[in-house]
Amino acid sequence: MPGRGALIVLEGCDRVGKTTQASKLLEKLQHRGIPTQLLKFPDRSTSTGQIINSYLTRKMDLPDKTVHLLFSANRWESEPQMKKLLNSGVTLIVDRYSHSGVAFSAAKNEMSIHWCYQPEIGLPKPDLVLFLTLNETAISKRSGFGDERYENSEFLKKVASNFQRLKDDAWKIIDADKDIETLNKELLLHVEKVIESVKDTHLSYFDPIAMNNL
Ligand code: NYM
Ligand code: MG
Repeated sequence: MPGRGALIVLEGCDRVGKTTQASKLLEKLQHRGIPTQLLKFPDRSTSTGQIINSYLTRKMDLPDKTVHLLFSANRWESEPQMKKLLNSGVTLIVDRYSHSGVAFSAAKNEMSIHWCYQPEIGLPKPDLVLFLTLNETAISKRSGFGDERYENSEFLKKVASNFQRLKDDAWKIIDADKDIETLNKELLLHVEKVIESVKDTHLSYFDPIAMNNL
């Protein structure tokens, strides 16, 4: 039995390098013969993803709670496939997941963190969350924001403080202020360790207890 694959999530604020690091991890793991797939949320290619895209690019207005639930539904669309892949031994590298869902929506002050977490209950829980951080100076040196909703420093400060409240034992806080390759090597060490350690364990799920203290 090859055992199950690991669910590995890259999280953090905008422009910290999540997408670059996720695809490099995929490349390296596949090169080592470890079955791996890359997922990204929001997945803008699905039916819910297209509405989310219209919302983010300001082509459509939607009430805050509606958008929140759409982001969650966008993950639930992938859930059957994620479970199938993980249980058949495929490791998943995921670029943003439920933590972005909760941290971004709760930054709007319309919904509590607790409320935002509810629709995530039952989704597969990550074995490892690589939370990339960058200080303000380092971020300001990277290329600028686009024109999507949420892309402003004031809002992202609130998002960053929400992320801090979601941390649990599965999180590794990583200083991303280093060159791409050095950072990727550091992430790979954590990833390989987790792939090995979860092989013979059951997948776990977000549960109501985890959020009792929020
Ligand atoms: N975002 C992402 C949410 O607000 N909720 C979610 O559940 C997820 C997964 O969407 N600013 C936000 C974070 C980003 C925006 O993501 C688009 P990306 O990674 O830029 O495509
Ligand atoms: Mg973006």
